[in-house]
Amino acid sequence: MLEKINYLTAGESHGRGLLGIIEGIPSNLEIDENFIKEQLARRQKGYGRGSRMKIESDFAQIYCGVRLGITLGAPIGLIIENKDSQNWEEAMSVNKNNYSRKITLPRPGHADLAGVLKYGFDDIRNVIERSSARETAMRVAIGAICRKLLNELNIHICSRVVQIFNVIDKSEIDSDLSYEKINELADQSGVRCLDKDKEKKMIDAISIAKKNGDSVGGVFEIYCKGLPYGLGGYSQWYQKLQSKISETMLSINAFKGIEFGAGFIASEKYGSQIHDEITFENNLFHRTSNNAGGIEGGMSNAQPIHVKVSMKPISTLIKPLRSIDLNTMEPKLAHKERTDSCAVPAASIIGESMLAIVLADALLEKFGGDSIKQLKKHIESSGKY
Ligand code: EPS
Repeated sequence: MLEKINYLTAGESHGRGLLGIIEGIPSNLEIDENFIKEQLARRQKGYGRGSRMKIESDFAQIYCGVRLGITLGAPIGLIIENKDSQNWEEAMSVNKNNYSRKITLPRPGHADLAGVLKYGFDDIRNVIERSSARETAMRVAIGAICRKLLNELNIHICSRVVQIFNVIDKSEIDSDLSYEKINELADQSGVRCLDKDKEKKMIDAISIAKKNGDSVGGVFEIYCKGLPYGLGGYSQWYQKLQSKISETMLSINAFKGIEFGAGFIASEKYGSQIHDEITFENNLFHRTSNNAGGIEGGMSNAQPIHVKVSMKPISTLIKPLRSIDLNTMEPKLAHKERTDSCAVPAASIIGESMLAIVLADALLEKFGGDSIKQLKKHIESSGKY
């Protein structure tokens, strides 16, 4: 549950575009459309993306809430136009017309079946459009504003892909690398993998899936450093930082699992092997490891936040699975249309954006401030440990 930031998105995958509103961002935060554009471009990349990404070059127009390069403390409105909408004018028309093609073959794994039954539709297109991962473009735009707020406070986020299908990159990240450099290296890779050997194997795994009309998922990890102690809380269920992160992260349809720090591996270890020992040097607390992933007792502990998220393979398959025709109730193959064979690299950018939203909210909740200057002052006056 977010406390200070509220955001909403609207828009269909092939409609005119996506709308977003974010409220709760303090005044005087410097932001421009180019900063958001860079993040949107990162989401569009990656080996295994479908041809839609060749049509779009996502750009979020800041419609309101920003003047002369600074936020006004008012709600910020964003618009991303769908370039592809010109190819869908008849099918996506707001006004009634003679368009009659209906989709009646639900795709296993997608929102199709539950969606048509929930809303009483006889055309799955009505479900596909809003449940599509196209919506994540607006999430990244909204996340970019939160990322800018974090960067202003010297808090940085990076990510990389560590698994695609059964290819796992177990390499450690070089501790000398800045987060900026990690993102730069990951962004240069077709699969956002830092290990060249594993990168090639991941690309091969995607190529095989593509050739077979299939899809593959994977795992990415995200880090955030520069956070103070005590974001979140231990007193009530809704205060816990890990719950807030999980809720927001798992609100992306294809994200199915989440781990913090050592995650599931911790369950195979002794407590003495997993808990991060505390030392005190130069008037600051230190830890000898970060198996907790930066969160203890529901609160940030000033160590980097480390989250791993798994993404399932995309549900639209060029070689479809069995389904039922909703017109006749006869067995048939599921609906197929243009799709991605793998979107894990893009997912890691979406994950970064979701984390940015939660952490910006947690900072505003703990420290408050109507302007970015006030927020900074409140953080500075809370002291360093
Ligand atoms: C996406 C846009 C969509 C898909 C993809 C993500 O565009 P289209 O349906 O026109 O090809 O490429 O979404 C899915 C595969 C899905 O199953 O939701 C995007 O902008 O990321």
